[in-house]
Amino acid sequence: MNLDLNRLLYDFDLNGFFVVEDVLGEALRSQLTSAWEERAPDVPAFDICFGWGAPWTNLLSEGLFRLDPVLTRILGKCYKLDHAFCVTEGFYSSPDKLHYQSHMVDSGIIYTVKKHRPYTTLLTVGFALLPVEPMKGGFCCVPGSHKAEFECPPEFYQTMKNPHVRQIPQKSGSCVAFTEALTHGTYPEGHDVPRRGILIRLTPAGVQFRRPPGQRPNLNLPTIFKKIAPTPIEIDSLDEYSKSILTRPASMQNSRWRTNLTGAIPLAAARRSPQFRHPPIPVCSDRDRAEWEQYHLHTNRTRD
Ligand SMILES: O=C(O)CCC(=O)C(=O)O
Ligand SMILES: [Fe+2]
Repeated sequence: MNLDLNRLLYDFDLNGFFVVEDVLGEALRSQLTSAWEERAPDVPAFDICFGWGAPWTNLLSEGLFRLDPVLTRILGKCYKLDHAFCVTEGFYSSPDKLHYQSHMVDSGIIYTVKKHRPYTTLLTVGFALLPVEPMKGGFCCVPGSHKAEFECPPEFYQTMKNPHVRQIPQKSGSCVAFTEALTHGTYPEGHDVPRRGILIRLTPAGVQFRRPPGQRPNLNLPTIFKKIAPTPIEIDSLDEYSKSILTRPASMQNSRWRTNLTGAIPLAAARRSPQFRHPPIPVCSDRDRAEWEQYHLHTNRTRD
């Protein structure tokens, strides 16, 4: 694995994404593949609960951890894991369309550069357990669009017949890390080949993307996602790195534990913590629901 920071940061700022090869070793890939088949053999996508233990936790301690030097340069030292999920060839992030663009302040999705550092509020690290061949499914984007200063014309949200779109092939074990401020999506051709992608979403300290199930119904869980009963995490079984990215508070000021990981930390246990101050629990409003429908990318559409 080559973690040339200057090169990765240059790529990230220029294109909105970077690729690192050989992050997940063969043994870990094969453990994850077996665990995946056992857990959810027939669904296009499902959320990962880190209470399932190894190898899911090894994905963090032996996989994501290897990217820590570049992740801290983009997300700061206190970055957190917001949520993570698995996708197959049946998954579409948005049907036949790309989504998102630069400066989505209302959705909390921002990319900027200050004092020679790139910042983003939501970074996705997409690991490939199986290779993604050229022009066969996987991640695609409009490179550089995370910095666009003009509204994206509707025709450039098309995935096909869009001269700006680039599909990103991946070797197995590699990752493509991208800011969600990039106009991006799932490449719609080549879904006849299997895909085994793991998408981990990270935020800097103080930012939370998925709303915690403790606060309101988790509408961010699309219906194609298999609903799997959460398993509480044995916090003490985690290594320091995994523990820190899974349990860091969304706000350093008023809560000790985050509660937005499905089953990560039972709310009651979190409430017993002396520093814990939870805001009143809002009920999901129609406005929230409409907002979700408008902005959230995942749909329940699967390929015929
Ligand atoms: O890799 C893909 O299919 C697209 C994923 C995506 O849109 C995302 O993670 O935000
Ligand atoms: Fe996306």
